Amino acid sequence: MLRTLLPLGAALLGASGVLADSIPTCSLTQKCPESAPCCSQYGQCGVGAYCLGGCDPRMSFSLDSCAPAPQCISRVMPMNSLDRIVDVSEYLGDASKADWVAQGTPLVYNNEAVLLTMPANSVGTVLSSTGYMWYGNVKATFKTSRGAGVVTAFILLSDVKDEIDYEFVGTELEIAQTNYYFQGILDYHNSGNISLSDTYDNYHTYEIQWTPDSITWLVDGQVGRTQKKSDTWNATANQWNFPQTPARVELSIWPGGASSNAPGTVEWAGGPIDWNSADIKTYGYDFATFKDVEIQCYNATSAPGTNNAVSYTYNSWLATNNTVVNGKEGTIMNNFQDTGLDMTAGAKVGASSTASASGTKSTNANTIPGGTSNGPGTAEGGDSGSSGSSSGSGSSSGGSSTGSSSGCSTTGFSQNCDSGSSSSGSSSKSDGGRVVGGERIIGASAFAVVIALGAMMVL
Ligand SMILES: *[C@@H]1O[C@H](CO)[C@@H](O)[C@H](O)[C@H]1NC(C)=O
Ligand SMILES: *[C@@H]1O[C@H](CO)[C@@H](O)[C@H](O)[C@H]1NC(C)=O
Ligand SMILES: *[C@@H]1O[C@H](CO)[C@@H](O)[C@H](O)[C@H]1NC(C)=O
Ligand SMILES: CC(=O)N[C@H]1CO[C@H](CO)[C@@H](O)[C@@H]1O
Repeated sequence: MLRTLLPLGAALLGASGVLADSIPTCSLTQKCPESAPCCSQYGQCGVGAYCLGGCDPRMSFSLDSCAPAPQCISRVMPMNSLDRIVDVSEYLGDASKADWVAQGTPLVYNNEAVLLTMPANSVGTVLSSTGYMWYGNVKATFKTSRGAGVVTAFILLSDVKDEIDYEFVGTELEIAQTNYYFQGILDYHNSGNISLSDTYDNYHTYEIQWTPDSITWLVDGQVGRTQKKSDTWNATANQWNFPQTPARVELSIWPGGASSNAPGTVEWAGGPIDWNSADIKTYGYDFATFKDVEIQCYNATSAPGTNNAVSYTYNSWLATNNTVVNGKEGTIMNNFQDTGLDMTAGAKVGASSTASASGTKSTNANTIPGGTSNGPGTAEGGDSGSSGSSSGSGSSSGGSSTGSSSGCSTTGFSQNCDSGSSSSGSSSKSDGGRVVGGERIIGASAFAVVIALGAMMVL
């Protein structure tokens, strides 16, 4: 029953008439074709940004189809402007030029924080770090969103779906839910809660300390939970079910309670989302308030966990830590037609001249995952009028949003997505970690939830 999740979204997206149902999907058992070799985080094949952050080498045409991932960069990132945030439709892999890639609508608040916003009927906003972490410490100071069906998340997510989470359900404002996943394999016993004072009213500092041997979750400097690698041995698979591959930091707000989600997801998220919530009425959107984020890279002198070259790639489908290569391959593509197979085909596109990127379009392959099927920049001029129309009002003093061209567009982006189960073969995914009508309902793998904005707009 849960397998209907993705096909449902796809059907409704098709009904919106924008997303061609010819976009090839990908999974472990169905790799992308050579013409669109990169399997995005959302389980669809394309070129360009499909080959950047989130591109899963195991599901792509070949191991080297995805662009090499920028290695860890230790950074203090005060979230008081949008200067270091670039929209997904404008990012070609140069991590030195931006700290975050955005899908959705981030706004500046009072020059002191960045709001991740979720206007009515949108799929929210996600910021993904441009640099990857191969172990290390990351901490973020923020206030969560609130209300039924509204989820705030601060996670580490690798391209092969290793995941370490903080998640906050808008009806449970005194609980930080923690979780971890190995290669997206759902396990119902990995979650844990940390109690704290109201997360909507109060800033807290949430930290993940990740080493090859353990994960420690700290809130306001106090250890809330520790998970040792030594307790994660999987005798069936003969490996450690422990996150071990380079991951991006992702900050997000998303509608877990959207009607297009499976019932178990909605229940976990505190019930159906209220698109007429107090914050939407007052400000025009639900929001989470991010103040500071800091990445401290792991200081290994030999693998695993190094960052003394340029990038990370994989040399095996196993995608375990001993198959990660911290090498010298470049991470920057020339334009949105490039892939990991040829990073410098065609003319160079300046980071700001994305309009011309669509002009250079030479294939029918998709270029911006989850954003638009027509290439960069097109959603903005498209029929996106009904989405995000209420953004930008309210208390935000925000300057120009960088995000309007992608996340909240007509085609919808599945911010969190099961990239495996939509097609034949993989049956391990279900409902983001929840079991409907039977077992326990615990946790949500951030990539195991499909959010189809197209669906929401139809319903
Ligand atoms: C964490 O809190 C949520 C919300 O109250 C609850 O549903 C879940 O069972 C808790 N998880 C654990 C592991 O205690
Ligand atoms: C152990 O590995 C097997 C094979 O990959 C997998 O099917 C199973 O879910 C894993 N067990 C746990 C508890 O994760
Ligand atoms: C790595 O070393 C730097 C410089 O000594 C330090 O600031 C940082 O905290 C270290 N990172 C970790 C994860 O310990
Ligand atoms: C966390 C983890 O799985 N660590 C492994 C990294 O790879 C080495 C082999 O190179 C293993 O011994 C570790 O267990």
